[in-house]
Amino acid sequence: DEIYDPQAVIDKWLAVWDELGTFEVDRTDNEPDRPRRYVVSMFAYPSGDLHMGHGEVFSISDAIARFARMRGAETLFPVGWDSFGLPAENAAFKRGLDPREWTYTNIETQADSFRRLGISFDWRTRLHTSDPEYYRWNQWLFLRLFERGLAYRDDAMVNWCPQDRTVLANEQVVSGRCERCGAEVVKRALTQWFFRISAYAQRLLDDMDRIEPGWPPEILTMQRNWIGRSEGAHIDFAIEGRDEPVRIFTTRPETLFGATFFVIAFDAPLAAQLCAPECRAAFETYVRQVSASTDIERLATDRPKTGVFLGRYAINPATGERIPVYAADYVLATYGTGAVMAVPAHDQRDLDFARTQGIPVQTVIDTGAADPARTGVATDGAGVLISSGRFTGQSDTEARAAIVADLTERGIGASAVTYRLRDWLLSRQRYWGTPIPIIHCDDCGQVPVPDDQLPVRLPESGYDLRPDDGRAPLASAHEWVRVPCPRCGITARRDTDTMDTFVDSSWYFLRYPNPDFTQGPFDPAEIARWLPVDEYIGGKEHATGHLLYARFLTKVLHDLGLLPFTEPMTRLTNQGQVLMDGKAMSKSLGNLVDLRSQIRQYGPDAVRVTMIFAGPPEDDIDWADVSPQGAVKWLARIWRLAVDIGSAAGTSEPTSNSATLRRDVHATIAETTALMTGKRLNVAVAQLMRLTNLLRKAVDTGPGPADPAVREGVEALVRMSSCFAPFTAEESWERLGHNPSVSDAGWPTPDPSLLAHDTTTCVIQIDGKLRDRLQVPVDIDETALRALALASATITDALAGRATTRVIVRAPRLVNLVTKH
Ligand code: ANZ
Ligand code: ZN
Repeated sequence: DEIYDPQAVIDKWLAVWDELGTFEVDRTDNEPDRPRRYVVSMFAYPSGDLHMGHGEVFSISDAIARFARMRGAETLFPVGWDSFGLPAENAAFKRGLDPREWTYTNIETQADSFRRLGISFDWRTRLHTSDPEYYRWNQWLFLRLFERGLAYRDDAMVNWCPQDRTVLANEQVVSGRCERCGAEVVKRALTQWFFRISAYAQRLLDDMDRIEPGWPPEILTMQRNWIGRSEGAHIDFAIEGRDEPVRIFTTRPETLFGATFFVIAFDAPLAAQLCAPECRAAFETYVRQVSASTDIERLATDRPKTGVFLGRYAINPATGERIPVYAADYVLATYGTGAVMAVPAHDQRDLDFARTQGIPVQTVIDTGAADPARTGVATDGAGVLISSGRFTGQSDTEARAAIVADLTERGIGASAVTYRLRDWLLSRQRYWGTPIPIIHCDDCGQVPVPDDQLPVRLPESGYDLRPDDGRAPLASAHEWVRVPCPRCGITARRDTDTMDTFVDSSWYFLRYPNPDFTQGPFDPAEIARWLPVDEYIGGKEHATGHLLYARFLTKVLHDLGLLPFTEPMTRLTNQGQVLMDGKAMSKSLGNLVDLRSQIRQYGPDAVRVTMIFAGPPEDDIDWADVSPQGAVKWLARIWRLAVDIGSAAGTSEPTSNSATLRRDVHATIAETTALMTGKRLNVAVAQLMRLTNLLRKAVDTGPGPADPAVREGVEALVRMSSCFAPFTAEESWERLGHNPSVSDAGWPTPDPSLLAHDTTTCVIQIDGKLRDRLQVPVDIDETALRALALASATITDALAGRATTRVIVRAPRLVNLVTKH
C-alpha cells in the first residue's frame, strides 16, 4: 500500500509553484475591482539558518496570506532581510571574514529554508537592507530629515556597551545590561546623531485612535507609556546671585507652597555651573561616585536617595523663601527640564532625600492622612490646601488652576506638557551599517552629501573592524574618510558613524512592492496600490522600538508629501515565542532546536501545523510539550482521504446520510472561515481535524467514497488545510484529479441554504430503546419531526410491521414510538 512521504513531494511542488508563478501578484491594473491585500511579516535577521521562532511567525503569516489569497484578494506577501547589524560584524571579526560574506551566505541558507517551508512569498519583492541599492535610500531619507531639522547632532550621555564597543539605544538596555551580550552598560559622553521623534510625540498618541481597532491593546498601552505624556506646569525659579532663572517641570503646581528645596540632575551641565566654589570638591566627589555606579544600582528602588548641596539658594516664588539647591541622581537630566522643585510632604522621593538632610517638610494639602514629617510617608491624593497664602481653603484642583493662572500673570510660569519619549539616537560606531551621508568641513560645518552622489558606499577594504584607539571602524578607513567638501572644495572628512538598523526597518515595507525602483525610496504607484500594510505580523518585543519608529517615519514622509497616509499598518498580530522547557531557546542554554532538523524529521507541513495548533498565535509555545507526530498522522489521513476519493470508481447516488454530511461540511466551512477571519488559527485547525474524522467515517461506513457529498467535503478540507499544510494539500488536490494549484482553487464557500438551521441530534426510540439518531434542525416542529422519525428506514426495519399505538414527540431531541406487544 502506498504511504504518504512528506519529504518526497517538496521539490515537486516548489518547481510547480515556480513554473506557475502561483504566489506572484498581478502587477497590472487589469482587475481594478479585485480587492488587494498586503500581508507583511517582520523580516528576518540573517544570523545563521532560520530558527524555530521564524518557523512560528512565518507559519502564522503565511496562513494569513494564503487565506486572503484563496478568498479572492490579490495578495502580496513579500520577503526581505534586515541584513545590517552587529552580529555580522562580530562573527566576521571572530573568523576574520568580510561581514558581507557571512551575511549573504546566511541569506541564501535562509532563503532555501523559507522555500522548503512552503512560505508563499512573491520572490520578486526580495530585498536586503545591506545592498547599496537599498541603503542609498536610508541616506536619502536621512538627508530629508536633516533638511527639516529632524536629524541633528548633539553631545549626549549615551549607553555604552564596553564589550560590543558600541552605543545602545535605551530600548537595547535591559535592566542596565546590553540586550545582546549581557555586559553591564556604562554612560559615556559622545557626539551623536538623533532623529527628533519627540516632535511627533503628540501625533503618535493622537493617531492611535486610527489604528486602535486593528492593533493589540497591549501594544498601544506600551507605546502610550513609552511616550509618557504628563500634564502640569513650568515654573521659573530665581536663583540668588544669578541673572537667569531656572525652569522646572511639575505635575503638581498646587504644591508650590510646600517646595522647601530644589534639585538639579547631577549630570545636567547646569549643576556644575551653579555649584559654589566652596562646594566644588564635594560636588566632584559625588559625581565620581555616582558615575561609577551602574544604572542597575542607580535605579534600584530600595537605594537611599543621595545628593550634594551646591552652596546656592533658589527663591520659592510663592513664599519668597530661600530654599537650598542640591544636585542629586534621582532627578534625570533628560526628563522635563532636568530640575525639580522638591515638595517632601507630597513626593516620596523628595521626602526620602529631605530626611537624610534634615530639610523641613511642609504639608500644604490636607488629605486627612497623618503628617508625613512624622510618618516618613508622603501623602498624595485629593484634599484642601493649607498653609498656602490666599489659596488656603481651595480644593487641590481649584488651587492648581489658580496657582498656574497667578504664575502666568506674573510671567514666571505656564501650563506645560512633557513627554517621556526621548529623541531617537541613531548613530552607531560600527562598520556594518548605512554610512551617515554628512561631510564635516572645517569651514562649512556639517555638509550633506549631494543626492546625486548617493549612495555613500561602505569601503570594502582599508578599514579595521576593531581599531585599537577605540574609535569607529570607519574612522580607520583614512582613504575613504578624506573627501573634498561639496560646498567649498577644501579637504574635509566623511562622518564615520553608521545608522542604527532600526532606520532600515522603519520603511522597508514601503519598498517591497517595487524593490528595483530607482527614482526614489519607493514607487508612488505601488504605494497607492498596496499601502498601508493590511496585516503586519511580528513580535511584541518591538512595541516601543521598531513599531514606534515605523509610525514616526511614516508621519515624516507624509509631511514631506511622499505618502498619502499617516499610519503604516492597519492591523497587527503578535506571535508568541517558541520556548523549550519553559525557557527561551538560546545557544548559551544549550536548548536550541534546529528548525531544519525538525523539517527533515517530520516534513515542513507537520512542523507548521504543530506550531499553529499549539495555541493562539500570540501565545508562547513550549516545543518540549508538543509532538509533531500528531500532525504527521493528521496530514497522512488527509492525503489518504484524497487517494480514496480520487480512486473511487463512478459516482454513487446521494443518500439521506449525504444530506446530513453536507450540512456538517458546510457548517464547518462557515465556522472555519469565521475562525480564520478572527485569526483563531489553532481553533480553525481543530475544526479541520474534526472534519477529517467525519469524512473518514463517511468513507468507511457510508455514504462511501463515491458519494458526491463526500467528495465535496474532502475537497473543502484540502482547500482549507492548504493554508497550514501547503505541500500535503497540493499533493491531495492532485490525487483528487485536479490541476495545480490548490491555491488557485479558492476558499470554499458555505451554501447558505444548508446553514439555514442549526442542527441537533434527535434520538429515536422504540419502546424506550434507542434505535436511530437523526440530524434535525433545532427549530423543527413536532409534526415534521414525527414524520421524519416515521420515515426513517432504520425505524421501519426495526418495527418489522408492528403497529405503533402512540408517538411521543419532544422536539427537537426525542421521539419515542410505543408499540402494542
Ligand atoms: C513637584 C511635585 C510635588 C511633584 C508633588 C510631584 C509630586 P511624571 O508624572 O513622571 O511626569 N520630576 C520632574 N522632572 C523630573 C526629572 N527630570 N527627574 C525626576 N523627577 C522629575 O512626574 C513629574 C514629577 O516628577 C514632577 O512633579 C516632579 O516632581 C518630578 F507632590 O514637582 B513634581
Ligand atoms: Zn567646506
